[in-house]
Amino acid sequence: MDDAFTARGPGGGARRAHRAAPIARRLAAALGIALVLAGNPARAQGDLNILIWSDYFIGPKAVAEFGKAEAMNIKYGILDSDDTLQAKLLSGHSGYDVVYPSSAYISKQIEAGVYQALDWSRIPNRVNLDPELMKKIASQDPGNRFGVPYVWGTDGMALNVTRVREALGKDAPLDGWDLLFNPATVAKLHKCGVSMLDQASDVFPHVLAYMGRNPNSRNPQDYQDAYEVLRKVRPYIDQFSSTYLNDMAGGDMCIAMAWSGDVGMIRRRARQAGQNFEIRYIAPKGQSGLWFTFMGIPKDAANKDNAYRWINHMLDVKVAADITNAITYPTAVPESRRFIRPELTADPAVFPSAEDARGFFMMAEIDPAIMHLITRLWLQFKAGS
Ligand code: N2P
Repeated sequence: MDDAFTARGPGGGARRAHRAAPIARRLAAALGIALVLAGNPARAQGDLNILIWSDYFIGPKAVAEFGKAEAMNIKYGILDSDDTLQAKLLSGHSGYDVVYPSSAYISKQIEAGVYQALDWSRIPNRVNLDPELMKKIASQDPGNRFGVPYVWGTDGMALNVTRVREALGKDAPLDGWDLLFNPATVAKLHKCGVSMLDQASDVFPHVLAYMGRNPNSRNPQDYQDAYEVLRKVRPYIDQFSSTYLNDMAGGDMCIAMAWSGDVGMIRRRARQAGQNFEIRYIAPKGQSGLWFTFMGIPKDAANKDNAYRWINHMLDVKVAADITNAITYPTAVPESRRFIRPELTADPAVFPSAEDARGFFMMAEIDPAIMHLITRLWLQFKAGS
């Protein structure tokens, strides 16, 4: 990803929830054109439609190499919630060839029959996948039949330590969900900007963990209680956004509920924009959820051959390293580590220590009745009622 496209321009001070979207579209358009021009018509032809999370833009080299080898016309759609993806998939004609669902959602989607069973023989780079990790994700995708792991990460907070210290005092502890879920604290941070992920299925499990409850609870009362906690902080939340990177990098927000790898990108963009504040990722001990992003081929995909080529390319050792170097999330290709920038392999936000990793809880699939409930509570919460 060329961060020149995404770094904040001067003077854009207003708080806006979805500032990244048009920029991402521009970037996608730029990449799309480059790919078509660079393509070699002797190879695969036709289209490839990808629906990918904002800021999951594959590394620049990864895309360019693919473009050189293949003559596909690649188009990207930008995703900022699993619920949107799910609605598209369940419609039966998503229009996409490769999609990027999160682990907590994939098993229900598999049950609903939205994915093509994978023909692993068409993914020769499968040998590069981490066998331990494949075992772990088989709890969501039994037998690894439908999903290819892309990257993984955790839920936590991105902090502008410089601003947060100004708001809370220099000795305030910066290690727990109090920063986002304790009204006394959030009220103070409101002055410098508080951002929350715009996805109920990320927020509720972490409020439950903060309350000392089971983050994957199936008890409706737990969610009602979590809603009461959220209601108290509602007045201090300045935006709901899953594309908050530039808001943090530009200094409009001083705290964001965030996905781990995004923080590396925020730091880089802040630096490029000449900001001198310290950006830190906090995953509260024992209260931070782990997730995987998969690549799946919808059953109705029109360009399955190209989908396989794309997925296979993503699992190349050097391409996987390029992805981590660009988007600061680890992939499922362990060998790629050799080619990853040392400051990233040394960064516990990107590569948590074994001890930290043991403390993460797996974000489990959410039961449909609970999903229904939290969707309703979430709308109430956002509306401030
Ligand atoms: C990165 C999106 C991560 C998705 N911007 C987390 N489930």
